[in-house]
Amino acid sequence: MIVALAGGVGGARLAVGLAQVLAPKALAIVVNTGDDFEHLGLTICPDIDTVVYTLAGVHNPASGWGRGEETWSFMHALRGLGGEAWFQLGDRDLAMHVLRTAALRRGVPLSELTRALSRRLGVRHAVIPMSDTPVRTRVKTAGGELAFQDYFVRLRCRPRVRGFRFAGAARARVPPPLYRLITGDAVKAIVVCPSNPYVSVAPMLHVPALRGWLRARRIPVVAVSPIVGGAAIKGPAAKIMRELGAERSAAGIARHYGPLVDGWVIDTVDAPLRGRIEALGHDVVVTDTLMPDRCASERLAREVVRFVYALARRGAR
Ligand code: FO1
Repeated sequence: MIVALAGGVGGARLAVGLAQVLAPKALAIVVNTGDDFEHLGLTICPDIDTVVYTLAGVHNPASGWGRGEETWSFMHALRGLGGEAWFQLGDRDLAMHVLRTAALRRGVPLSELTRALSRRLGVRHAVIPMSDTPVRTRVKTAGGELAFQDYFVRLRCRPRVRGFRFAGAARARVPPPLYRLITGDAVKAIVVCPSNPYVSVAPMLHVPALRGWLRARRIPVVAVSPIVGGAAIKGPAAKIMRELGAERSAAGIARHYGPLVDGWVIDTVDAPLRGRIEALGHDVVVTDTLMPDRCASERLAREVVRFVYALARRGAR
């Protein structure tokens, strides 16, 4: 069994490829919840929904978030009433937020309702939130601290980033299905999907049970670089790295994760960096890591799985 750690859009793309290659009993997808927030009285979990919608094939392929074939009557009426309209909630997407909020208010754990709602959309692979208790990414900027969605959507990533903190991470409790995977021996490898290391993967690595699992692991961890040719494919990763003074390259990402990762999958444009990444003690596979469609996602997923099992056979740790 493989556990994939997935954040936003980039993570979802590889997750859908892995789900095409691996059967439901062979893959579990752990999702970042640091982007979650309360908005208009609704609890919104963007990364969970991006992964679930993409696996279900009902996502919006243009934006990567929200649903496809969406209508916007709710947003139109909301604007007309003077409501906060900076965060776009499509009419079909809204159903997910309303049902989740109602279930959470009844005390249903986030992991349980994620399983039920993803099943309703036909998703057969396990999509597990990193925590059943709230974790919120806070963005430290020159002008003060911002909630993640305020930074990412309302302010369009303009503020200069000085750092992040993950409120609630220290007391985060991994959901029972994830705890069973961490304490059992079914999991043979972990794949870190090409998500933003600072805002999509970092929250997961701040959850004590997850961090402890990766640190003490006897199984290989393979990561796909989210930085290709020095620029982030989606989202603010390259801008954040510039502002934090991190090297904006696949080698910089490998240094950022350090010993938490055994093997790196980097894009062909970054082949010249292979030696530097191997010098850090990592195994490296160089391939086309762009995933413009499901076929590309599946092809990359096959290469990642092959790499993972090669490291597992060799006993990477
Ligand atoms: N991102 C935007 O840039 N603008 C939006 O209006 C927006 C709405 C939205 C609604 C539901 C949802 O699940 C995601 C949404 N996102 C939007 C994306 C979201 O901010 C990001 O996907 C994650 O937080 C980072 O990956």
